[in-house]
Amino acid sequence: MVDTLLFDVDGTLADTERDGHRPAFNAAFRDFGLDWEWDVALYGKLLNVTGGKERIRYYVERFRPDYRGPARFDELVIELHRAKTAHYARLLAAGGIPLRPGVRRLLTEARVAGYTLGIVTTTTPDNVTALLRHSLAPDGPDWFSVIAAGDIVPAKKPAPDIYHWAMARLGVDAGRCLAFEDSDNGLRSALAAGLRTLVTVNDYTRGHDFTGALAVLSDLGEAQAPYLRLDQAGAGERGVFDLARLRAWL
Ligand code: XBP
Ligand code: MG
Repeated sequence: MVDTLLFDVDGTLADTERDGHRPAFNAAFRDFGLDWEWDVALYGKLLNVTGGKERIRYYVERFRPDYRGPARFDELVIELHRAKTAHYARLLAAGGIPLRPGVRRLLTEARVAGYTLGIVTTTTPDNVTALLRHSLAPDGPDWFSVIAAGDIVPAKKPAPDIYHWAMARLGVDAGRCLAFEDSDNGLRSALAAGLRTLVTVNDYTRGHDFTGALAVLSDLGEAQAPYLRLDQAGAGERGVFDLARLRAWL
């Protein structure tokens, strides 16, 4: 019996990558006098690497081989990332980034029905709190029994460690959980932890390989704007993903 829903954050709860994290990285680069500018297309490539600090290092190695940074480059990365996190929080507070279709509806229904909700993400904990406060509700973080985020496990997604950590915290096994992800890295992480996983795609992840997902949807859907199912088993079907559908599919 599934009674625990575990949500990825970036790309799953909201489209935070393109219009949230990306401009926040660019603002931090400008603060430090760096001429690094991550446009929408480049950022799509950089998303192959999860974790902001890891992404900055990957960018320099892969796209800036000529860059001669300070001797203590690791410290610069940490400072850049701290500035980026502050920019991101300000951006959310200034107007927020809306939750994706159906997210608020499903969270509300599951909460009322007594399901346990959890967050499982590679993003920094402050980013999660900011998004849940500004885009869900002032007490949004309290809706979740666990917030597994950031550097609490050394190996980020696609490693399963963060899901194992969250399930251990909640005292549940994989059979009681359904994971929600938007990317191949996220899906691989959840599958490797033994979880059934529903995927909702976005512009950055539409072309990823989602083999093994329970289903692949355009989004969770609303009554006025139903989801489009994209995986072969149900391609073309439209609907609203709610607890009744969850029970039917499981
Ligand atoms: C999102 C990430 C994060 C964010 C940026 O993964 O990979 O790195 O892009 O956040 P998920 P930080 O979809 O699993 O949440 O800069 O705080 O790492
Ligand atoms: Mg994601």
